[in-house]
Amino acid sequence: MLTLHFAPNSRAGRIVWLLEELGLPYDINKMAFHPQDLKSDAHRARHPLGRVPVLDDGEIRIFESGAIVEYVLARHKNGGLRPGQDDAMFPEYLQWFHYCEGMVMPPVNTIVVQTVLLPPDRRDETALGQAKRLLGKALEPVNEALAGRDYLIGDFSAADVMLGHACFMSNRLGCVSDAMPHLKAYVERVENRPAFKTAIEMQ
Ligand SMILES: N[C@@H](CCC(=O)N[C@@H](CS)C(=O)NCC(=O)O)C(=O)O
Repeated sequence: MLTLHFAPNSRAGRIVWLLEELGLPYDINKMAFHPQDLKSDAHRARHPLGRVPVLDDGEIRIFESGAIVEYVLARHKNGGLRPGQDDAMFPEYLQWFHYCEGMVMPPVNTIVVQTVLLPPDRRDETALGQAKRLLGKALEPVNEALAGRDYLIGDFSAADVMLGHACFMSNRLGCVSDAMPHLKAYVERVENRPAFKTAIEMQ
């Protein structure tokens, strides 16, 4: 049985979304998004930095959301939601899958730290402004790629589970402007998927 170690409003939602899209059974260990749970000895034993998501599959334990997505597709769904390596869309699939943690999430992290996590007296307006500009630039190519497409590679794929979730977070932070109409429509499409709703509503 798969067990997902989860906290609300986090990247752990990507894994709930994926498991729901695939119709795979799983258990969930719900923690609070709070140091008391995430930095506890019990959770640090699962993830050295005390972060989520972490997935257990029997004796196997794995962290890093992208690695977990790839692991689930490889071991549990025989490559579902992923084009084969000879498919013409495979390179773009890989590109957008990894663009999520590589290019979009670093400025998203800074924005969350500078607007939510730090107490007001420790926030840095310069760092916040720079992260917002960086995120805007990182989202432009995603907006362009989505022109004439419903999802990142046309059909819905695990690249959407990764980058679509990051776009949803960017939009929630007010960083998807009306100048990115394809991206706006994409976020709406993602939000309307029942499996995504289940993931986001999980607390
Ligand atoms: N690159 C990692 C990032 C993991 C991560 O930073 N998770 C955040 C939640 S979105 C977390 O657990 N933060 C808690 C903390 O920093 O204390 C992944 O994709 O899994």
